[in-house]
Amino acid sequence: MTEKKKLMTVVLFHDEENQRILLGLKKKGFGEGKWNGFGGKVEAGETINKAARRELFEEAGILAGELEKVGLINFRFTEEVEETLEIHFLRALKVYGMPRETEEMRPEWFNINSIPYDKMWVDDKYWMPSFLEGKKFKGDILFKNQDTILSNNIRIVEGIF
Ligand code: 6U4
Repeated sequence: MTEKKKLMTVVLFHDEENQRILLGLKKKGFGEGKWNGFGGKVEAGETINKAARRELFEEAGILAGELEKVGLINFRFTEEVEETLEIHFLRALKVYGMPRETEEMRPEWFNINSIPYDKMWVDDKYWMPSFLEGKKFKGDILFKNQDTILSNNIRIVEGIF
């Protein structure tokens, strides 16, 4: 059986000056009710960066400056979803505009000491502290369901690819 892969993006903006990060509450669909970076599926013919910029604008109404690749995680689910999600995490070095609520997401700033890990995807606590220290991460995660991880090998890396 050939494994199906779906490319996805997550854009993270860590405002270091104010020690805060911009997250969005997913209002519907996959991951509904969770706080998350902004992103979604990479569409046919799109680059990762282009998809990331498009989703950030669609979901939070802001434009990204330079994007840096900071993480790459393959998500697999034993139930629910059959294909692997290859999620590319990108750090926005700068954003332009004021975040605004959209149909999909409600953006909010969180102090980096009060990140709502209990209302986020369970893997986020494994890599977000490193991300906030400016590090890069990579790995594979197997989920039993959206709330339970069966195994993961997320690790800090120097480069992503
Ligand atoms: P539609 O509804 O077809 O427009 P689209 O906006 O393309 O969908 P969506 O909203 O389903 O995609 O994307 C889900 C988002 O959730 C992606 O940005 C990836 C992100 N995501 C999925 N699993 C995650 C996880 N375990 N940890 C994480 N982000 C995850 O931090």
